[in-house]
Amino acid sequence: MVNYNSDAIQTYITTEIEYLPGEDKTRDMDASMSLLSVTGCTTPNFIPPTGAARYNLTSPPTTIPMDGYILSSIGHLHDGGVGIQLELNGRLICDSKAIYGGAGSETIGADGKKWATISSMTECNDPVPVKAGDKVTTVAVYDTDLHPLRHAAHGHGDAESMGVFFVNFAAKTH
Ligand SMILES: [Cu+2]
Repeated sequence: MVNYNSDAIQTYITTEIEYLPGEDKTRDMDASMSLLSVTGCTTPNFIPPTGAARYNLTSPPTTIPMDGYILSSIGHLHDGGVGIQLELNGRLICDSKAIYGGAGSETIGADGKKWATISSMTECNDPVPVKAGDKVTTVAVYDTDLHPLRHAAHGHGDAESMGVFFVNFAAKTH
């Protein structure tokens, strides 16, 4: 969460959890959330390349460790990001696009111009079967002409960027 104004504000987070009561091993599979970053296994923050307004950053491939399903996936970018793609063995399986602006996601910048930040990302909710040994890659697409980078606090240049996918994976157990 980023406050683009200098005034402190109080915010609240609410969470809604849907669940099925009980356990049925003939029906249920263990699922967990994984984070795939364009930076690979290092910290997901990166410094944007200098001098390039448009750039793509591609992760090293990650090997799927076991058979299962990618149940859902959603990207996470910082301002400047246009979208992030998830590829399975080189085939596009999710193109998560950044949506800018809207209520609570727009302000007037220090330069007096309108500023719109990323308010949401499109998500993919159709399960994709995967096999052990499959390779997944992420490609973050940035265009800072279209959407300027956020500045670091106190005017110290551009803030760090990110290009990650949150992938909900279920291991195949039956
Ligand atoms: Cu981030």
